[in-house]
Amino acid sequence: MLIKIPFASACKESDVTPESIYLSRRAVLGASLAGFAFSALPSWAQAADPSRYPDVEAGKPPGWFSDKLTSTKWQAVTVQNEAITPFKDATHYNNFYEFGTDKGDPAQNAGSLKTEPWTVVIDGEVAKPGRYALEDFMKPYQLEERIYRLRCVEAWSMVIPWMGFPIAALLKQVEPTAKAKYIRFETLQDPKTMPGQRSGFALIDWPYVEGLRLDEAMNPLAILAVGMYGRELPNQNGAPLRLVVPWKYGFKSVKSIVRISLVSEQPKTTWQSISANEYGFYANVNPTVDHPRWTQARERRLPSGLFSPNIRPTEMFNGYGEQVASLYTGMDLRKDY
Ligand SMILES: Nc1nc2c(c(=O)[nH]1)N[C@H]1C(S)=C(S)[C@@H](COP(=O)(O)O)O[C@H]1N2
Ligand SMILES: [Mo]
Repeated sequence: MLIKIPFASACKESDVTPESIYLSRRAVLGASLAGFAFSALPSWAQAADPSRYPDVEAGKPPGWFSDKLTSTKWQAVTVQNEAITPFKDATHYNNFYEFGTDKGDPAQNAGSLKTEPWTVVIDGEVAKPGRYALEDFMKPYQLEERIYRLRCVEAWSMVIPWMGFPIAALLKQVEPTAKAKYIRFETLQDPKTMPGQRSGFALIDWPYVEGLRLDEAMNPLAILAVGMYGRELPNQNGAPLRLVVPWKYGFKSVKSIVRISLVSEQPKTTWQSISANEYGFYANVNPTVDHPRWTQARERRLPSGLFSPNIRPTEMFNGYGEQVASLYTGMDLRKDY
């Protein structure tokens, strides 16, 4: 069934999916939201409008990705009345230190990243470990489009339409053992194609590592992404497989993943290792806990310029408290930042 969705370039998220469209979609499809925690999301759109993101540079999608587009569930909206960040900003203002530390470096340098073939290893505390070619790894999963805020710890933010699948679906496949308490993600280490790994920027002990508590990973908002703006991930955004956890600072959302391990101990993560008093393991977006060197009460929503800085207040859990706050009941988020 084809459902018309207005252009995202119309800017206002409210224009992209006005209430009337949610309502008519619901009426037409009668779709239910079984298992979903999105309060503002009555249903999925069932078909893509190819012109939905008209400013998007065409990619070179691998066959398995194109095959999945027909069954993709489009447009789970978790963000109301906020513009989707233009593709140009989302792909030219990046943090991906493997390709340099300036915001423009990843777009400039990540062309050298070879995403085909790509191998993903699943190991540790699982009943079904394995080593997969990416196209085989992806076989069990239906893609879903998720429009999420992304809040970097540096106090800038974007709204990005990702395409991926819940980590919970992966965990169902690999069957964590009773000893599994955390999930650890590792980025590719390949100094030949990643100039940042051979440069003098020695603060990072490569590979880049991130992790989640198992119950955090099970939350339906936590996804592994393979696409954005209706196409495969550009290299600079972490192709071909990355984590997206929208209620946490951006550095948790590790890019270009080659290894996923279920572990019993809290993993040692990259930014925590660099500066534990500035970057915690939890890294939940929290306007009341400042970074030692700057406030986290506000953020700069891209695009942002000298004359229109586009400053907005930062929301607790990046606005996803309703879905995730219960994960932290009884914890002191000042201590476990
Ligand atoms: N491997 C790896 N993953 C990474 C980073 C990185 O330097 N290396 N930077 C992180 C940071 S700080 C942010 S804010 C997001 C940025 O994602 P984006 O460039 O797709 O917006 O990626 C995160 N994932
Ligand atoms: Mo970040």
